[in-house]
Amino acid sequence: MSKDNNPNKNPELLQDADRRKFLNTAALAGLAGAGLSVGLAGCKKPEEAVAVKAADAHIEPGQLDPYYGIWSGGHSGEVRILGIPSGRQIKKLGVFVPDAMSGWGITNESKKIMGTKPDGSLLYTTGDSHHVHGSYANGTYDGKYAWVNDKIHSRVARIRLDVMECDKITHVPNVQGIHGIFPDKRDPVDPNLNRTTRVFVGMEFHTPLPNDGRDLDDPSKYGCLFSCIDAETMEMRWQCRVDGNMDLTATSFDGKLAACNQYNTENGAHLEDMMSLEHDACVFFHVERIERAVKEGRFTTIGDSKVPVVDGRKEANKDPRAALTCYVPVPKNPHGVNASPDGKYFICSGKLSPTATVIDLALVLKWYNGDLKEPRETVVAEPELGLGPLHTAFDGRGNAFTTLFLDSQVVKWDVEAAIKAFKGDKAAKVVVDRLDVHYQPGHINASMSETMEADGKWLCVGCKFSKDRFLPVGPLHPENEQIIDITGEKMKLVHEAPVHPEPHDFIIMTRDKIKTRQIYDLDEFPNAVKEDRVERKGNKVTVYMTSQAPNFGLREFKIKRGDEVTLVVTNLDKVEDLTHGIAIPKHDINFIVNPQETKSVTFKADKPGVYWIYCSHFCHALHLEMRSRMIVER
Ligand code: CUK
Ligand code: CUA
Ligand code: CA
Repeated sequence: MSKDNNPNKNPELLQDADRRKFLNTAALAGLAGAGLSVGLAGCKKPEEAVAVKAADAHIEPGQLDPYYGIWSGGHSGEVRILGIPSGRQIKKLGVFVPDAMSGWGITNESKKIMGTKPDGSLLYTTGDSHHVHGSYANGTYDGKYAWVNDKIHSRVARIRLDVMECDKITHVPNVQGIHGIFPDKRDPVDPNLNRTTRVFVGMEFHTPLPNDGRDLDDPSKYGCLFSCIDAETMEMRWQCRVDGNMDLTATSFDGKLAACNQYNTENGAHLEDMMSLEHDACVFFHVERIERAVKEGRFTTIGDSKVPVVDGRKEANKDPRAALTCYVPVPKNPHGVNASPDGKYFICSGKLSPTATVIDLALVLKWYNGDLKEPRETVVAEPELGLGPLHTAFDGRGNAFTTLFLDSQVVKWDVEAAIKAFKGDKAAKVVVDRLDVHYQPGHINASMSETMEADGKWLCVGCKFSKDRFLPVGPLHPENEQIIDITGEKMKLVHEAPVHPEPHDFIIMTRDKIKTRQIYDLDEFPNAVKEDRVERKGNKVTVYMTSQAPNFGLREFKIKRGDEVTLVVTNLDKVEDLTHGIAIPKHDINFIVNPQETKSVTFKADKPGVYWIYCSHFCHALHLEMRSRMIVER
């Protein structure tokens, strides 16, 4: 590529159809760094943008949204609940990071879920939540759970959707940078288990295995593990070692296959090394065979971990009929792998290739039967879509919607037409529509898109840059979630909302899938306070206190300097939304107790004096008066 053809210097070249393949050349290495942001030059001013018809997504005051959206929060470490199509944020869950409003990471109960250091403080106070997916039954959401990964500390969290709180977090061993996550949709063997029983996660960053100081500077010896977690117990089931890295994860509706796209099959440790090959891969896992290998003892373990690790590397899986893994070549540094709602295909976006690769799952199973020569024969289409394709959603009517990061567009395309075109049908009309979005979209999802009930109503696009779309707030702009009506042939942009950086992924489900609880049940908490009192054992003091608007059960209590105090609070109120807050000045304690819920904190009373424990959650006309005195004697 000559200097003048460098899109860094000549951004308008991006519009030139003849040059659109440029990202598919080895010259890409020269673009490393600045190259991936060139598309910003193509941003349009709002007035030139597609006409906005806000009424379409407008939800009248007092009306409920027809859909729940479950959004990840990126390096905020959170998960958020949105109403769709209004885009209104309804709830925020700390999940991987402390959240004083809910007491997440501040109470003994939440700390137990999040994990602590030997001194009782939180193991981590940061998180990086990327991908959220729901639990399945009969090919659609059952509204029971959602799972989300933490890329920075390799954790998987489960959210109970009846209360919309995190109830378990699994620390995945032996891995770094777990990225793609997906629950399975049914058991591969037992036909009675037509529901989620496992959760899979892929490891993005290859490391020495175990990562204990050996092989430090020899990346050829690093490895990556695909992990399987039990959906109910949240315990590790097994891990599978692969060649190359793993990025996103998808699962098939028949439960037989899981897959991860791989952008670094080169095993490169530096950016330019990771882009040296024209093809990377989508690696498929044969779940039933892996579990048979584990059962038959064909596994090893790594370091102190007891989790069985099977060998999914190419060298050990040459015979398709016994193989645990199948590596399907995909151009180039692909990003995203998405399952079509008809259960037939996985689609990998090319990222550095302007294409999407359609892999036929029936052919993957054929390869595992020994009926195909090469894994690449499972590819049934590879349409050219535009620059920087990342993620794909579906409308349930045969259309796919792919984000084009560099082109700042969503492209709607017909999957079966793409398959015909791949077979040589020149008349096949693959691209149906294109829509500019604002700007640089990453994830995309449509209502019910990840289920067999994909309903083709709303498409949400997570735009990574909002630039000129909202009042400026300093150097950092919010992200822009755009909502698109996809009921017609043409996409219609109807709404946008700024969001706190930075959601990565989201799912959208009809609101009838989720049945939330109004209040907790007192019996769910073994430590529920039946009687207000103070109990002392040496210098360990337990304060049992109830709350009922506008009173705390104890008007005051006395403790001594140096005591280790455990405060247990049960909220006796039985009305939904009648939540109380427990805030203790100078003790870094601030948490809420929901109706009929019990929570506790343990702290050291090391400062003599009077401390007003006050209710920090507005609950009653006498909310300000709702106080208790903690008297610490010297
Ligand atoms: S990754 Cu963020 S745009 Cu973590 Cu899902 Cu593709
Ligand atoms: Cu109780 Cu405010
Ligand atoms: Ca690569």
